[in-house]
Amino acid sequence: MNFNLRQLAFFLLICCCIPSFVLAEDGSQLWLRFPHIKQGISSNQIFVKGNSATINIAKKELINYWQGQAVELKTDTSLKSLKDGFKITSDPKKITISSSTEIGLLYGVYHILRLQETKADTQNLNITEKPSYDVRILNHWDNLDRTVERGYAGYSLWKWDELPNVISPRYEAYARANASIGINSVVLNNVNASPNILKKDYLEKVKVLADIFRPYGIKVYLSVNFSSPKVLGNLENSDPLNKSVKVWWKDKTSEIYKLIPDFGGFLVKANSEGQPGPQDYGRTHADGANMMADVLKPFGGIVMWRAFVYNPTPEDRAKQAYNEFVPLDGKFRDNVIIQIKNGPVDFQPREAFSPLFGAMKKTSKMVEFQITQEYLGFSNHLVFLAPLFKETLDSDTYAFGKGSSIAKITDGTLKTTQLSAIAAVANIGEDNNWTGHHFAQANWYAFGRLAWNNDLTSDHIADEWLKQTFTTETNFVNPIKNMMLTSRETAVDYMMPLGLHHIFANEHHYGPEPWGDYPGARPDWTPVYYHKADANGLGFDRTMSGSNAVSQYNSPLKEIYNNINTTPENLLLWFHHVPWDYQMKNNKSMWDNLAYKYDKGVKGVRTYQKIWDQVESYVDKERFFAVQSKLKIQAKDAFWWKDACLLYFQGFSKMPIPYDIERPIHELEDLKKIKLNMKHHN
Ligand code: GCW
Repeated sequence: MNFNLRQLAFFLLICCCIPSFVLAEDGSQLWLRFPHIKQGISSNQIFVKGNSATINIAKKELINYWQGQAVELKTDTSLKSLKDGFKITSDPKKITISSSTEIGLLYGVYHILRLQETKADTQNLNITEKPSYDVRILNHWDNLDRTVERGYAGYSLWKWDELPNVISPRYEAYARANASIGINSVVLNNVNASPNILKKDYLEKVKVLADIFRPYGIKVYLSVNFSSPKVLGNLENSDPLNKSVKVWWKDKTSEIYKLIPDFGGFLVKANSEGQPGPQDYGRTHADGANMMADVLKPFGGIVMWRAFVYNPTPEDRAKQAYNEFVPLDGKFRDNVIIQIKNGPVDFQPREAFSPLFGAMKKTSKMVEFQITQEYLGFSNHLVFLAPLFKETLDSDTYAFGKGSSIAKITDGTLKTTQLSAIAAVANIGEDNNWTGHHFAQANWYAFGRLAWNNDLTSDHIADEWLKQTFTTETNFVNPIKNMMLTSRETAVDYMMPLGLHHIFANEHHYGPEPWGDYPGARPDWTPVYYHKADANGLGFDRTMSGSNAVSQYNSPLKEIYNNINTTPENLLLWFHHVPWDYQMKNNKSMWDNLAYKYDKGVKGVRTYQKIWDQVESYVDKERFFAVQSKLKIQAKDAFWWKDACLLYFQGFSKMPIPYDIERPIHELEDLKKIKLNMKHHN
């Protein structure tokens, strides 16, 4: 930039006198903003052999953004045990990044850039990083018509109509963002899969994406429809034991690998919520998964087979996946991994962890989280999910005695099986800011960072993300970090405290509908099935005298959960039908506690509004107002949740809402009339 003196003086005046002078931003750069950097080091300060696409990306990032010492990138086969991890050492003149793989070098580059942008020390580095999981994968629930199931950030990124010819620049930007946090795998399409994704013309489109993603270390996977042989191949059926069905999958798989030699494999939702599967032919999940595993094996591909299965039987929904899968333990091929949602019901604001993690010791298992906020206020509510992810990963299953956390069971620390992987349903769409809510970017970020290192704390992740995405100013970072770290508990408080679950409005799952009891509907799709409110109390009795779901947990958990006095209070109504006047640890009744929790949730969001307004001077206008508006919606929704649930449950408890909390501002009858016209794509 060339300034004359007057312009320079004016510029300095603006910069010095108005600290809030920040450029408008739309969030499209995510955590990769580098706001103060015009240029990085020059190419002769980078020492590296080779010029593969991956190495060139690493160089480009350094040339554009790295302002520190010279950098040497060294492939070093003695570091094989670190997998795609890396070592970083430094002296004041030079940083050395070594890894046995080129992608490891690129990860190392993103690591030092992150240190620079978070203003961490870059002078005395002695870092060794090894990824916690081999497969760190995003599951897109993107349909071929570009709608996104449970997506709240616009249409799908994948423009199938334009591919393979027109290439959106966002494909590469997406790959780069993922690589910068260590995500190395992507399922492109919805688990409610259209068979068409396996048609030749779609595979050619998929190939183009795979080619763009490859230099960033990202492998492509596909969700497949179990009926594909019948639908696409005109076979008589899709029975996994039918020879011609196997041949069809074998041929299809070779066709895929011809186009995409490093194709990752298949993700399968079978015999679940109306999807076809092996049980349609009297076969088991193992029969189905193994058939696919066998055809993928020669190419190094894997099958991620989902355990999300339940049927409208009298059996407690929370028990069904375990009942179905535990008898199959030991029957799966070694390239099959069972993908299990964190909770046994369905991505609720809080669930007990799925007991399957503590069972099936001879089978590889992976966690499936949901980043998209289907049950957490869509892209309207600010809910930082790292604490939810950590809560699951840190849960002790006692599978091999004390210390058998879900993290250790799935990351290979307690090595019983071959594969290690972790998945989450993406929240990404076509919106400029990718995720709808600016703060929802943090959930994509958090998943990636935890998949890379499941030891990181929520605090650390929030800190990193805030500093890169907004500013390193402590007056901004500290209060906003605190808001993020408490936001998940706040959402639980105003939606479903004390272990309540699935009392959402039907189908779209936005907003409360505890009265939901739809004539003719599947009982397990109605809120009343889950909360079981009556004159005696509230909650689902899963004890030995109830559905006995507690028996699916290893000791001592089954005993702990079976006893109302030892059950953690945040899961009380998950495991027990609790009398309204049951005295809780604080000597107040369950009803009073429920009311105070809802009130606390509302107050939490009201406080977030104040906190956000106070940091206005640190944030560009565009993002400031966008977040401010979303917080208003969240506050209104929190009131709505509180009033709907308390007024409705009061009809059973017949107890007063404690007098020291805000009185309801809605009539229950009015709330019951709310029918949102939200799109739900299945
Ligand atoms: O949470 C439920 C959603 C469905 C989803 C299903 C699943 C993809 O409401 O939209 O379908 O889970 O995970 O398969």
